[in-house]
Amino acid sequence: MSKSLISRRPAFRRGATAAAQGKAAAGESPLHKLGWKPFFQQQLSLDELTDCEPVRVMAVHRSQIEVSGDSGEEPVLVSGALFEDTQERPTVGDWLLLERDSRKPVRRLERSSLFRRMAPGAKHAQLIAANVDNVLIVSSCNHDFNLSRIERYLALVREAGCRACLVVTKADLSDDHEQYREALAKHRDLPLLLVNALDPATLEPLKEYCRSGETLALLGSSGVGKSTLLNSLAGVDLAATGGIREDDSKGRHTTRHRALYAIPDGGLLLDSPGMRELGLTDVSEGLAATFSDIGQLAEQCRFADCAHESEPGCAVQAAVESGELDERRLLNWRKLEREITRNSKTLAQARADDRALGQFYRTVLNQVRARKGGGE
Ligand SMILES: Nc1nc2c(ncn2[C@@H]2O[C@H](COP(=O)(O)OP(=O)(O)OP(=O)(O)O)[C@@H](O)[C@H]2O)c(=O)[nH]1
Ligand SMILES: [Mg+2]
Ligand SMILES: [Zn+2]
Repeated sequence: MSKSLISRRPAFRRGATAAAQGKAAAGESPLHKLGWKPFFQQQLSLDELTDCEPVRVMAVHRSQIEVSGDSGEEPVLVSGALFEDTQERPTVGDWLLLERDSRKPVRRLERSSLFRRMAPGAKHAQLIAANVDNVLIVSSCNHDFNLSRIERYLALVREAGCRACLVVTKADLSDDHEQYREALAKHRDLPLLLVNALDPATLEPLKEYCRSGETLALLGSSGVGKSTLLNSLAGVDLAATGGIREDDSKGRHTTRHRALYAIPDGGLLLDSPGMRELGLTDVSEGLAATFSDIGQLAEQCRFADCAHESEPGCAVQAAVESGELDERRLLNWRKLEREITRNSKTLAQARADDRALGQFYRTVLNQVRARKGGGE
């Protein structure tokens, strides 16, 4: 488990391109297999086209990152301005430009999507992954299944504009599949798939989410079977898996690092450690999309500024009373709205503090320079 991630990843070295390994389909370059798209291509200047090489960040470690590109996989040292800012520094899934000869990173390309979360007690958001196309929200047929947590994940995924599917694993261990289908009945825009993650035959419908050149992220708590899904979809054991606690179905945090894995004949899969908490930050639109039914009801409230508590003519409360709207859902929507407001304020304050500190450093530096200049 403590073994370095690099040693666990399949051999995929610089100079040994995917094409050389016989994996790229005819006419498909290794870069396209890695998710290279016109959105990234058009960000390159003419000089960069000749002097630089784009590479995808496959894994991030403390002092180095693993990248993959036309020349295969290679490590890049984490140093320099590109890595200083916690929000700007490369995360898994990012595209970087490397100087062709020195192999030094020049800059990070603009992201097509970004997942980040507020870790408990933190002042800055933690980056989870960039440039993701599709997401499997993973839960299991046991104590882990929790609609409010699924709605939380969904807000993040909708904000990023990704296509999502809810995968409920361990269907082989449950006799009552109907309860999961019923729970999701009102989420018509979220496809549901009950699977045995150990049985590739039940995973066939998931292949459309990880076609060649697409990036699929697996998100969910520890022990739900994310790494098991990865291994079954890949057809080879790429990541370690571990047992769960019998009494409360909690996992043992087997996966320690986020990493992208290339699937033979498919796209890229992001396996990540199970998250204890996924604090939401700037995902107001994603939240509105996740709770669009409440938004539509709210339009029918008598007062435009109705808080849906005890106001007369409240269509939201009326829907709760008639059983059309689950009260749990209303409470979760309120909770997540408050959380987004609170975390956005914390982030804005942290940004202001960072700016003030940056300004202070610059002033001190200028004074030191001026003093040195004066003494010469
Ligand atoms: N019977 C059954 N067991 C499963 C299924 N999916 C996963 N498991 C088992 O559940 C345990 C946890 O699976 P992992 O794949 O390690 O879970 P994970 O989500 O990657 O967990 P972390 O890495 O800790 O975040 C392993 O013992 C798997 O064999 C399933 O659909 N059916
Ligand atoms: Mg895992
Ligand atoms: Zn109302």
